Amino acid sequence: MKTGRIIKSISGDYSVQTNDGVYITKARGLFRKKKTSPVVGDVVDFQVENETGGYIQHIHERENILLRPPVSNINKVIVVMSAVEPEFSQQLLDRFLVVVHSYHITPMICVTKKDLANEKQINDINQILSKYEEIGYDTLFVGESEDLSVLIKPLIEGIIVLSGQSGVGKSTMMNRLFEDLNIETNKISKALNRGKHTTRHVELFEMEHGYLADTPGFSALDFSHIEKETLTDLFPEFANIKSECKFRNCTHINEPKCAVKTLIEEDSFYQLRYKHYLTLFEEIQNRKVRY
Ligand SMILES: Nc1nc2c(ncn2[C@@H]2O[C@H](COP(=O)(O)OP(=O)(O)OP(=O)(O)O)[C@@H](O)[C@H]2O)c(=O)[nH]1
Ligand SMILES: [Mg+2]
Ligand SMILES: [Zn+2]
Repeated sequence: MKTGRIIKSISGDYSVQTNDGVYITKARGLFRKKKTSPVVGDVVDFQVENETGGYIQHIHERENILLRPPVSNINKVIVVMSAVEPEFSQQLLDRFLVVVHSYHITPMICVTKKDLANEKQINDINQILSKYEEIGYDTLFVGESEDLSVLIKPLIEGIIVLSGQSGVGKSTMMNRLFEDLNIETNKISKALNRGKHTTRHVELFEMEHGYLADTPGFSALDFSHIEKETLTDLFPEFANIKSECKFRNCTHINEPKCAVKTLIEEDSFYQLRYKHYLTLFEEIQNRKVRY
């Protein structure tokens, strides 16, 4: 028996990295019966069948699991958004942050394509990012001329996942960080017109003492596991002052003496965050999630 980490999964073949190299393994029917299957990020025990292959016998307990795409044992998700092409959307960013928080994973924000943005767009995004920093998020704003490895390498600890809309530049970041990687990237116009994602599978790449993972762009953000009562906890600045609301289970909507409503009174950034909170609250209430 050997133990290793699944770094890639393609049509039933799980690449498992061990101390003495990568084995291509398969999962037997045993997992189908248990209604679970191995995912990238899992630490697994497998029976060696030959020099390069084997059968997975056991999945070690997961610290967390992100669905769509499935990756487990994540330390941090870098939510990648582009400044332009596709245009920066604070609403989409807030949705991503909420989803990542809901899996008890720490998100950070990386905005790309700075080189394509004009001065006003750069100023606006810098201003927005400084507000997210105020809440406690780490942020990056990069373009073609920034040295990515200087910025990203210090962040690597455990499994770090790049996540975000199709076309924002996740695979481009990977290619710049890893020499000779050459992951397929796409012209944004083509990617969007065909409504197709360039990256189709998740893969972990070793970096420093951990891994960086490229993922396919999300086509849908799943909220089905989030309850409206706990949504407020997924907005850290609201969660922090919740205890100051008059009502213990305040949803910050119709209740009097609400600390969140006081917070947003004079600040347009928090008003926008609150607006996105309300939109999500309603969506959860109606459970018709679509994006
Ligand atoms: N000018 C400029 N172009 C960029 C930058 N980052 C990415 N691009 C371009 O944006 C397009 C899409 O990039 P990808 O790396 O394929 O995007 P992705 O996020 O991996 O997309 P999916 O795999 O579909 O999820 C490519 O044509 C890249 O060359 C950047 O910082 N500046
Ligand atoms: Mg990609
Ligand atoms: Zn309140």
